[in-house]
Amino acid sequence: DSSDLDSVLDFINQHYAKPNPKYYGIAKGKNVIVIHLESFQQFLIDDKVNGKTVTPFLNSLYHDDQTYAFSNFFNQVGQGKTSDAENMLETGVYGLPQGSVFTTLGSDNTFQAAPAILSQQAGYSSAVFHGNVGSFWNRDNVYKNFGYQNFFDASYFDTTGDRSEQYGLKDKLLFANSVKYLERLQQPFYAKFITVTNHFPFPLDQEDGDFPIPNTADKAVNNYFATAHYLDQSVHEFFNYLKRSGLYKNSVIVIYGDHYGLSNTDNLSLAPLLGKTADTWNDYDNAQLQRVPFMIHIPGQHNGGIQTQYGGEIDVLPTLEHLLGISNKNYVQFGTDLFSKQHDQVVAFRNNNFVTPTHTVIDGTIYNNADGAIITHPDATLKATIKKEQAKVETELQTSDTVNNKNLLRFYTPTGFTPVNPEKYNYHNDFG
Ligand code: GP9
Ligand code: MN
Repeated sequence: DSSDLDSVLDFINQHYAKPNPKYYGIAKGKNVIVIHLESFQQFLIDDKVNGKTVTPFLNSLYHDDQTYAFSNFFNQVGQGKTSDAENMLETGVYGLPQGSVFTTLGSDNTFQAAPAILSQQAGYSSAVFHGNVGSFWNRDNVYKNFGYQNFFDASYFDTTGDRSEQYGLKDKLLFANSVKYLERLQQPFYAKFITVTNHFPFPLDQEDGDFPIPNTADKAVNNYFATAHYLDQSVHEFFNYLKRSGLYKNSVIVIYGDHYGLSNTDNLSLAPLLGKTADTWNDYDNAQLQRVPFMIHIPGQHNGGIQTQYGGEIDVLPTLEHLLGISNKNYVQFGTDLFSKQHDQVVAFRNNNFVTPTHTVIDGTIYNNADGAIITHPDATLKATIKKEQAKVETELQTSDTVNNKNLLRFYTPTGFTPVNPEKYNYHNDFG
């Protein structure tokens, strides 16, 4: 009811972070290409196995001065995994404490999402490319509520035989077979590519690569490096195409890992590969592995570099909107622009745990990020700080849950935004 909406708008207004004039609009009018790296974790960047570099191309992007590369960026997904990441990145609202917001509420809820915002504010066309069936995670319904004009799902590709693996068309084939559609999108476009090959338990056909994998006791850990290497090659091939086609220079390319690939159990076999041992491995170590890449590559602009501010998936939409010169002042988005001087570096995990530049707090236990040690007797100041941060995390997540569970955006239309009419979209007409 309206008092719920008032408390949501109060939180959003108090938490708003103003744009940083140095970055506002620097990518205005450029195509936005979003590359969703399935299950790709930050520790793979610059990693070597048996002396062999796992992801040479993504490493080169990470260190390129045209890239803003975030070294302390965390996934914040719950059980909705990929779909939670999509919801956060494209609406600025969290997923649910249980289940997937796409599946449980996505067909009928009102969303104010990136495809609609970019279309209405800056004339962007939009498309998603994903080699799985469109009904997975209820995407074919959700995307209409997001205002996506096109959704190129498995039905647009030949996914037969060894062209697919587990969740759909192999990544190299997704990129290669999407370009004929991408080239026909009216520019500027907002185009998202959701990869699948690097997905637990990371099977890979012989013909798709021969990366020398480690031989831990955990097959998923071993195979993770082979599928990550394959994904790296896929992105490399796509960049080559973007450069050859001329799209590269007119685009900003956003790359992110959606969530962890290896679970806390797998991490015990991974530990030795990270220079640690299973017997000292703990919750602090598991939390540090929740980092995923987040890179904003702006061809032709050489002011990039590693960004160390702490942030997460909830912060992507406000950051992107400001880079495109779009104000999100009146939108219900829970994150803050990573470049803003008011950016909030308290990163909430879906289970109420959180991480800040100085501490990691897991079920109330405070770890010092400097050395991973538990702070058993925090002084009064630290105790008060952690208490305040924990309260912010819980309020933020509960407020987001209220927006989702009560479908509050039905009752609130930001000035300048026109509610999306999902009936306008049909993803199976022959692409006009
Ligand atoms: C399914 C693919 C994988 O289409 O996006 O989803 P996940 O299992 O990572 O949520
Ligand atoms: Mn995923």
